[in-house]
Amino acid sequence: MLIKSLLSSKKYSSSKIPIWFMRQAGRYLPEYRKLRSKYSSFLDICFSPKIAAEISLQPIKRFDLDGIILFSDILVIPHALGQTVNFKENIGPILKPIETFKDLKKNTAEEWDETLNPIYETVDILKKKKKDKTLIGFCGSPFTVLTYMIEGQTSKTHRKTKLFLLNYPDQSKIIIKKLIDISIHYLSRQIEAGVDVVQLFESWSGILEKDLFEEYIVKPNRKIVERLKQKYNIPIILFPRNSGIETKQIIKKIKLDGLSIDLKTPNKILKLCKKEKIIVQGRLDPLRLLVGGKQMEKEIEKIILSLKNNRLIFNLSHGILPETPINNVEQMIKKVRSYEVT
Ligand code: 1CP
Repeated sequence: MLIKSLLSSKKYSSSKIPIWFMRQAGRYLPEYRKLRSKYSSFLDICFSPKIAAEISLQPIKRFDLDGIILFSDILVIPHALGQTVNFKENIGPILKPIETFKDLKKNTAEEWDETLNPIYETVDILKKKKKDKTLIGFCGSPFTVLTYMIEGQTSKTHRKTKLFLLNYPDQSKIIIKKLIDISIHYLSRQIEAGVDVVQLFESWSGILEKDLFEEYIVKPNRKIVERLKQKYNIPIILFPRNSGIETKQIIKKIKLDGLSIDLKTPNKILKLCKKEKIIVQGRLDPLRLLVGGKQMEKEIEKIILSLKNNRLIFNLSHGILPETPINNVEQMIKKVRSYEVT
């Protein structure tokens, strides 16, 4: 289990750099598109354990990656809280936006699990099939999930979310508290069902300035990590996308095992990770992977040479793009595996 072992012991257990990539199961794979076309609803797939497990394993069968990420989505959480969530092809998620915390009708773990039980079953299937691979569970971080709950879709400006935080701070804190509670519960159940590592996706942390960042990014993620670490011996990775130098607050205040980095994570942060023995994960631009060829190989070399002493899990800086050619993915993996580390 190269990924789990690196995160736990902070040392490479093999001369190969562990590799997996965000959204590794998805539309760029013909075998995914084939299975996907049989179902109209994306959420139905997330809640069908056998199919979700099969999709989780597709990229492993094809590329022999070191990590299996549970096939699901961060938006199963608003769904479990009682908000209507749909996925429209070529558009993305569509939710009925909430206006107050009272719009969320499901408040107990029993009610949440009526929706989430099939996902624990997917983990159970994967646990039996994973062999020496690291099984990665995940959850969206509270603020990132909140943006979709308030905007009702993916937003470029996040205007509604920011106005909500500023106009209704008490309401915002109540909803964030609920998201912290359900995230702790959901991840605990994933861990009990057999995931080896968990990743928290804070994809929209980059839109908040210092004070709001402290309140809505640092505090909620710290709460979740603290609680999980009290209960389980589990490595935790956080992906605070585009947080720049604010990532320093995260490193200082949250006991992480891994930090998923993006294109612009400052060198200062990378140095701090080294000092604190936090494994870094990243950082190839998905657009470089889309284009492939020499420019991609050169960038992979640069990433590996600059980060191997940091201890690196090779990954992308964000999810793989659906139009990515399979050949480029193969080329990326071959290049990464041509390096030896100690
Ligand atoms: O119909 C389809 O095929 C839907 C495409 C799709 C897929 C394959 C969506 C819709 N979600 C997923 C799977 C998914 N999503 C995984 C599982 C497996 C894997 O990584 O291989 C994971 C971990 C996610 C996480 C996720 N979903 C995030 C966090 C990471 C990130 O990309 O920033 C976010 C923000 C979402 C929301 C989401 N789900 C789907 C879409 C189109 C979106 C919107 C993305 C956006 O707002 O940019």
